[in-house]
Amino acid sequence: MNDRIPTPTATPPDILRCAYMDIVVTDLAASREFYVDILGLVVTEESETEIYLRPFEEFIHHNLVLRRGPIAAVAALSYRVRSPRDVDLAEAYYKELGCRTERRSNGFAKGVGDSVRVEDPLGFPYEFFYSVEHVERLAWHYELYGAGALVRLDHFNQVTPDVPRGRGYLEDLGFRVTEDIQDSDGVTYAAWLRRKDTVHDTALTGGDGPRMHHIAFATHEKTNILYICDKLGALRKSDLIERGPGRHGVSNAFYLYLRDPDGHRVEIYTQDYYTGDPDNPVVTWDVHDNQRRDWWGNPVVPSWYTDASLVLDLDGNPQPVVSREEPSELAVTVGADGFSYTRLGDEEHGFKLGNTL
Ligand code: XXG
Ligand code: FE2
Repeated sequence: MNDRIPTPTATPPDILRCAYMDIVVTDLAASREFYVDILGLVVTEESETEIYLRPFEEFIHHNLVLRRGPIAAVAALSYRVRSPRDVDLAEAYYKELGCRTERRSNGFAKGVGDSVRVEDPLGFPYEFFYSVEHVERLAWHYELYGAGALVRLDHFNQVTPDVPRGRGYLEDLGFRVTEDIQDSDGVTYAAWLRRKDTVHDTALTGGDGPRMHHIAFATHEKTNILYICDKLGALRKSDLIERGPGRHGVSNAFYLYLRDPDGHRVEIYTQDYYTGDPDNPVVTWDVHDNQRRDWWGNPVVPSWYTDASLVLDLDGNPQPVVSREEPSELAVTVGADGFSYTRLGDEEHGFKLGNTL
């Protein structure tokens, strides 16, 4: 693999941030219980077939659409761009890449205006829009906050077989890499990419894809995340917790991963670091570093590496999933290869990594 996606001559759109995910769920009532009753997302608008949700600090119409449908999947990963003209730029950019595009002046989701959806070169349904309905930013409405209040959409995470290929394409589109995971043979296992001044707006996780790995919402504090764990325990729903709580190595954020009733993964995330300077240093982690994904050294459960949601093409059909050919991180970390370490130099079998990673 590693064939590079050609860089278009067209100017890329100026992307502001990840803005919303449009997901298909098979039981809207069960999803409503998870996202509204348990996680406390605010309902902007709802019908028999769709629910539009936002966290407390958001002022645009929604950050998540739950859409009732026959198969659990992801219909769009949507980004807000800086101006109406950037929607034109996005359309021209993807047309030059030879991708299928669809433009709708009234948007694909309620509250959103002129938008373009594309089947991107990695097979993901990406969307770009500027025009959007403003709703009340509930940031000051502490009377509405629960102890686990979700305040912002933080990022998406996508599974793709060839991470360097995806990274090159997203860098051309204007994303900057903040962190990655590699080995000393030059295999890249994952990369984190940003537009806003946080560690990421999206990340690429190496694996069979295209699939959606997770959507992440931010809380203000670590204690908010601990409350969500306590609440799930009290509701006898601890089986919704897949991984964590813990501290990531990558991003330095505090985290928790949940699975919704359809198995879509949701991360609750807080307190990563500022990345907005043009010379923000890239952090590269060695895949054998036991603290890269959990700073406390807790193992990552296998399902976190293997499971992910299907993504849809513009006709609403699932995109075929292509296997990853390069080594999988699951095999490295769970396969007990004997080459992992907590203190570099202490590894068993005398294996020593170069200082470049
Ligand atoms: O947001 C993230 C993640 O992509 O979900 C995973 C930040 C860090 C990590 S990792 O598991 O690599 O620490
Ligand atoms: Fe994440």
